[in-house]
Amino acid sequence: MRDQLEGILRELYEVRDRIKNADELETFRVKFLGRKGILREFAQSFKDATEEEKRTIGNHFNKVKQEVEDTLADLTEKFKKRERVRFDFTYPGKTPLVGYRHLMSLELERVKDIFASLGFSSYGGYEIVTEYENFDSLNIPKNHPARDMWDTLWIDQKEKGEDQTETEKTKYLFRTHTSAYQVKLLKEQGVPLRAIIPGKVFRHEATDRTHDFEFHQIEGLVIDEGANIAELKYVLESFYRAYFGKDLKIRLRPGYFPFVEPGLEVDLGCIFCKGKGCLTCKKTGFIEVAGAGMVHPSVLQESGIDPDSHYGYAFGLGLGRAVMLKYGISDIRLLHSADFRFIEQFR
Ligand code: FA5
Repeated sequence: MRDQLEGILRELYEVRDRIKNADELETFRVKFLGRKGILREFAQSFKDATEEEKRTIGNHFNKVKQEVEDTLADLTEKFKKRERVRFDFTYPGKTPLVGYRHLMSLELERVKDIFASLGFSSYGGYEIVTEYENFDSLNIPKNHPARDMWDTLWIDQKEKGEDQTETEKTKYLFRTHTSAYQVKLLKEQGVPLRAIIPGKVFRHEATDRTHDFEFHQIEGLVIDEGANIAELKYVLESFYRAYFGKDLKIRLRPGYFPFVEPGLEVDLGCIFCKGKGCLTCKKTGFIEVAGAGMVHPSVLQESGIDPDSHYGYAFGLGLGRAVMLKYGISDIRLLHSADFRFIEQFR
């Protein structure tokens, strides 16, 4: 009988380390402590033992039984704890991080939709352009004072000395305005053309509430029969009315851009001071939102288009300025800051 008890103990040690969950523990309980379990069966046979055997074996049997019960109690507690963690419905859930589109991306889509409704197709352009595209092709030759208006971020290039090929001599820069794509687009698409070129532009300048060093422009370029300054004004006014969702007036005043003649500056009334003058509008009551004008004959010529038979107009809207006015954002630099307190307001 003693050997039998030793066998039961060995079996207990073998089995208990392999129990992995509550179901396996129940099988263990039935096997050792159930009505027809190993210990009950042993106890039955134990009934017929002599008094002497009962004394010596009884003690040993109790120890084995206690060991089985302790194993059962320990493992029951262990699995209960696991269950509690797995099924604690009061435990705060983890909010998954879901991405969303930035305000500027959303506004860009809105702007494209409005211009599509006015018959404009949208073209991407390039952020890195040649000196010719950004300046020369737009009637801004070397040493022309207008180049000073766009403090430029040049791409660093190694000087290769006398043997440089023409291509190697080409200077590249981050485009300072979306106008840089005008001539290339005209060469690619031909006329008539009714296009917008939305995209980022870059300037090497000191920033303030209405000036950033990286901002979005929407270039407009129309070369078509009947394109004239009245239509230009109509298109700009229609765009701003649709964008702001209300009837508003734009102010046009003479402006100088070498690639248009005549040239115009486009202003909207300042919403922050209602035209009284404040820090954002620099006390003028207006915020300049675009440059515009009739395409200069030299730009048409550069694009291979006869300036005697074709007219066109162009404009360059600052998208950030319009977004500021629409949402009451008093500092343009917030638009490309990584400040979540700002960005999250426009989800
Ligand atoms: C130009 O960039 C011309 N290419 C616009 C143009 C296109 C004129 C076609 C005629 C024909 P300007 O530098 O003024 O012009 O910029 C145009 C608009 O971009 C401004 O009216 C303003 O709304 C916005 N803008 C200009 N500089 C900044 C800046 N630093 N930060 C934010 N927005 C700016």
